[in-house]
Amino acid sequence: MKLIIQIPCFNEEEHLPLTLSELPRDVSGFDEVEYLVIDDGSSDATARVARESGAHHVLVLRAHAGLAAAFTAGLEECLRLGADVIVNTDADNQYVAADIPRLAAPILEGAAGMVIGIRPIAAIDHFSPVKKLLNRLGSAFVGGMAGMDIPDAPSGFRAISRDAAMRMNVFSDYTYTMESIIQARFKNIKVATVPIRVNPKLRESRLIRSIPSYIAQSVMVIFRMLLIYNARSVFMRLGVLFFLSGFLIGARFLYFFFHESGSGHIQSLVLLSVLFTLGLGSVLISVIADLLSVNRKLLEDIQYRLKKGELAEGGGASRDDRRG
Ligand SMILES: Nc1nc2c(ncn2[C@@H]2O[C@H](COP(=O)(O)OP(=O)(O)O)[C@@H](O)[C@H]2O)c(=O)[nH]1
Ligand SMILES: [Mg+2]
Repeated sequence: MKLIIQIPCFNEEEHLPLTLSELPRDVSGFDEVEYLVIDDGSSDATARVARESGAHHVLVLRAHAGLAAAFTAGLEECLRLGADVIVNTDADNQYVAADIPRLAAPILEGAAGMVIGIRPIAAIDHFSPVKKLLNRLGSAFVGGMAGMDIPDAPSGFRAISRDAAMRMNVFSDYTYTMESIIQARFKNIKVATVPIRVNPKLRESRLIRSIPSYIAQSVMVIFRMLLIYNARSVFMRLGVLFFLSGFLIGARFLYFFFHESGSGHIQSLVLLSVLFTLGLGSVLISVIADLLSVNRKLLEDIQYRLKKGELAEGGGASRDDRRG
């Protein structure tokens, strides 16, 4: 069994040596443990420092692609390198590397395809109250969509099985953390959570530059998740809402029509027809969304089989580790 620990990096030359030095060399249950650093178009010496500090593999993305894309490129590289389990961690040594065996255990036992490391959020002093609140809201949303309790959905400390990694398709460019959990649920990948520890803060977060932009981005992520994974039911509900309002307006019109003069309230009829048209439109969109989701399942199944086939042929064993 082979474990690869991957670290997506953007300009991390300063903290990478410490982070790499704390990674475990042996993890029980694995014959091999290797490290992969993904250098996301850094302008500093991240790639060189990574090699000098003991990273077995360095994947250099020539152009800056963002964390989600770097994470996905890392998963693919780990698969090519023959990983049975992949652990993702941060370059700023936020997560206690000694907890990696705990993170990998549920996968080794066959109890999960993805394991999320849960930080003791309430007890972390350097997280502001707003960051804590947003963490809780985001986790509640993701937990609701995934149908299970996930206390720290934005955690980047996680383990993924080989099979689950082959099935992952992350679309949002801002955060893969929340999206991958929702996706796991839709693909019947079992998700487990384990408590993990954090180290003292080394530097400010690069991902959360300001609270307003973090809120705006999180709202966008949530909207996209609803649209990508739940469009059918979102539009069906919207359609039912439009129809119901139309019926109420219609009932009101009929009441006045029979109990009063028998004329007037034409505006109600106009509103009713608008509401019915919108209702019909929404229901139609929900039907199309349903058809598209069936289509997507088929495509994803083909993609999974293709990946599996390519990897089984030993694809890319002698691949250059640079790509653009
Ligand atoms: N590939 C890539 N990694 C990034 C980017 N921004 C942050 N990271 C990495 O994501 C991890 C977490 O970033 P950090 O700034 O510590 O955010 P925090 O999780 O809010 O503390 C670190 O390993 C960073 O190097 C980016 O634009 N691209
Ligand atoms: Mg950090």
